[in-house]
Amino acid sequence: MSKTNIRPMIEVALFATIAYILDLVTQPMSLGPWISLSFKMVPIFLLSFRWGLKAGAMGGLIWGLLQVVTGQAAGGWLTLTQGFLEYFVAFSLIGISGVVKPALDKAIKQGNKVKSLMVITEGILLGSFARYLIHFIAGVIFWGSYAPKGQSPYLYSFIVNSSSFLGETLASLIVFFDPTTIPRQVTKIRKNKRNHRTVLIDSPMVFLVFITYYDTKSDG
Ligand code: 218
Repeated sequence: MSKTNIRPMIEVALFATIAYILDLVTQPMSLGPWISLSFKMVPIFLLSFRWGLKAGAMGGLIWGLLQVVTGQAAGGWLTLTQGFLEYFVAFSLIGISGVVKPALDKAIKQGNKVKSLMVITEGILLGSFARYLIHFIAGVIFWGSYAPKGQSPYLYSFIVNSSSFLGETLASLIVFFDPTTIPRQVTKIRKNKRNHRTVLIDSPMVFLVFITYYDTKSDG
């Protein structure tokens, strides 16, 4: 195998672990009773945007696997089929965000900030939606009995999952829209003719945003 394939593999392992640790030690930042920002999908989007669909899907799969083997998934695991769907299929599907990589590379190379952010938004919406579609379906089939008396499983699953979907999607968009990250990097790359891949990683702000907005779970 050529040397160039090793880097994405290492990044997949690293970013999946970062997603797992973020989920473990942090709690969502509440914006009110209905929506809480949660940044933990960002590492998987970084993989998708840097290396494409397959790397994103592998990262998502490993993140799901880590939750299962460490027991973190225990509260969300009802049956084998449900667990497989929600931890392996759903998390792998975040990688669909990587379909925008060719368009993103092009936009970045052209120095087109607006286009870069539009393409990133499309990727984030696609990946989040694909993941949460599975949670919604699983919610109807497997979690329906937890619905309040008289509420349909469809409505119950929609309410529960749409609120998490919004919190995770919005948080991811906020990180990528941070003016000190993507827009600044697009300019830098254009000027210095650097490798376009640095755009999505060469910024400590991305990680700073995680740290600043999170409390440790043990505090709460
Ligand atoms: C209505 C309902 N309740 C719970 C779940 C399970 N669920 C939802 C979202 C995300 C995850 C993975 C861990 O973050 C799980 C297990 C559901 N699908 N529907």
